Amino acid sequence: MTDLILQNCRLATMDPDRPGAYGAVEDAALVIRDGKIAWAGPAADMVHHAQTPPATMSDLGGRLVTPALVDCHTHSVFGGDRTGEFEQRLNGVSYEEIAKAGGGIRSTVKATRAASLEELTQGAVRRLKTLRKGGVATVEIKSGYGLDVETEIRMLRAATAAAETCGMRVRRTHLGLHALPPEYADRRADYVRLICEEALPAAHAEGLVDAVDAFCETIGFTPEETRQVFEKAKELGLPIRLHAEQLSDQGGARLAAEFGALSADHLEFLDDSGIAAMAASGAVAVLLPGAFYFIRETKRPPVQALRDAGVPIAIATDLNPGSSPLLSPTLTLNMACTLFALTPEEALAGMTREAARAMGVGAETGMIREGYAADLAVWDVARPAEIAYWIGLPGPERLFIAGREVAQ
Ligand code: DI6
Ligand code: FE
Repeated sequence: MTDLILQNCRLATMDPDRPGAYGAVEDAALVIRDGKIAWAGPAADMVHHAQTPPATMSDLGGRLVTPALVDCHTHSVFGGDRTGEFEQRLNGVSYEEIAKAGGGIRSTVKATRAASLEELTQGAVRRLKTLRKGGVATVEIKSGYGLDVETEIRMLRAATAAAETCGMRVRRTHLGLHALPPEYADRRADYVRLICEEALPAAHAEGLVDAVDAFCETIGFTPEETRQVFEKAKELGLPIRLHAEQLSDQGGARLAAEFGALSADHLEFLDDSGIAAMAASGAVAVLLPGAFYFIRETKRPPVQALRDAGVPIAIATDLNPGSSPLLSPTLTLNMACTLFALTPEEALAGMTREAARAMGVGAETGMIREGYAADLAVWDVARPAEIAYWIGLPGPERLFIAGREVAQ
């Protein structure tokens, strides 16, 4: 393949090894070879060896280039929607009350079980295309609305097929312990056993699982139940993520840290011991401002304490039909700043470099650096902070995934 040279641009590399805010480079150029970044830096220093056929040149007219965005926490595969519950909540019923009355996640489970592989895939393709339009090249997708062996597998197949259709990088996460399905109402231990002994190993045997997650919460699963699925993940050699401390403090983040988890996610109710455990283990804190906003949570995640402890912070859409029907990555960046007081630079790092780290792909994508994937977004903005500043910025003008431009 011929090299592609992007010229006359500015870079926000997000590479912490480069000095200054955003790892910025003015008057820059970039060489893309075989889907990867072969070189990036000041145009005056460009090293490029002549090739046959000669490299293709593209003049970006001074535009800003960032790493393509990484959405490290989504539930993009599901059947139906939850507009009815949205109305209920606006009439004063809480998210937890709806869940306890058998709605919430379980109503999506019903619709997901009734949906075919094609239907699930098509729905996910629509949503992934929207994320992609917003600048996302890499997405994490969880199961967790099947809650039986077959439907969890069908969801992960749909995730694989949808990402492939959209030409996006994907990591698939098994979330069997998301909610207790109605047929196991009085048999919690049997359900946990079903996930650990059948559902997760079966999905893993098909090569559909890149990580394991659980919902450690009063309306989800206890730390003891969560520990069981973590033990199984460890046995299978799979990395761990965790929905922790979203609605209450269950000590989930400590448990995740104990297992060397890639991340603990949500974290509104995280306490000091959880922060210390995450700092010691290197787990990423994935903050989800869309869920905070949509269920009108009032307790904010302890951002300053996470910073002080040196815990890396990522942000994500948490795209799902119940608590965060958020299709806009740029709005997510704005919410992270407005609701959680991240700086625009922290927010952008949170949806590039740190998100990639939370997904276990931090050595491949999420930065503009030699050897990294040429996953790049080209923005018509004067300053990088604008990407988080505008409320309703549709996305970048151009997007490259593995060096290929995606027709938006
Ligand atoms: N926490 C969430 O915010 C999503 N899952 C979870 O464990 C919500 C899922 C839903 O309400 O459908
Ligand atoms: Fe989630």
